[in-house]
Amino acid sequence: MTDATHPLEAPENLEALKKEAALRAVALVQSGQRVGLGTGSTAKYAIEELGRKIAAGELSGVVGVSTSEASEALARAVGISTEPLDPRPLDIAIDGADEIAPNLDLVKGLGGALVREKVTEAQARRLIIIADHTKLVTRLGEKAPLPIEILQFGFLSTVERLREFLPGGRLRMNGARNYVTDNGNFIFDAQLPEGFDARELERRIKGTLGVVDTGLFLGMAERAFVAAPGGVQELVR
Ligand code: ABF
Repeated sequence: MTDATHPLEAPENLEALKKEAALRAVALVQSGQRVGLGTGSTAKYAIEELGRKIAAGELSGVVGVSTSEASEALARAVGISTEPLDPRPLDIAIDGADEIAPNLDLVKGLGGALVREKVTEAQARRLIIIADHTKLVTRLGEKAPLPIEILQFGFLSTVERLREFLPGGRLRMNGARNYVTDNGNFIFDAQLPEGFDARELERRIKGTLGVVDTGLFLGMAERAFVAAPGGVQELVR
């Protein structure tokens, strides 16, 4: 075989796996709950399933709180009532991830919604992660860069400060322009060094002038449903 892609990891199969994981998470949602709606191609299946259950009368009184403009638009399109985030806790939040470590620490934000996701999901009593098996890693940074949202103002200075201790990495582009988040900020995608202490690194990055937040979600996820061709694995922190 010359192609590096295994047939079971072909994109169309991954879509089926993402959906399987999403359905397992949505099965945890109960009527009357306030639900954090994640962002990305896996979270999309969860939002669609939630909408389907509401339309079918299997759930009632559910309110969604969206983590991005895209999720808000999808939620409305599938008939989920939404509210902006307020100080009340969310009963549950369901979202995807870019990397899942064995202790359920996560890298998130390749989809660009890391700050709204973190602000929203920090208020969730339960954060449920859904993914296909390609997102499992033995250490964070193995496959994905770490997205860091930074202010547009002075961004070149912020990047220079970050590069002092994170030398690899680049500003995220959208064609010829800088990628702009829903919050009007830029993203620096950093290469994580080997053997780093995630909590110490998070503290250092967040202490860097111009940084809004990082895609490290440490100690936040309660469980993850990870779908592989052999079935859905449930990981609990
Ligand atoms: C969001 O969507 C992000 O935190 C993460 O970057 C991304 C995962 O997307 P996908 O499910 O499309 O791989 O949850």
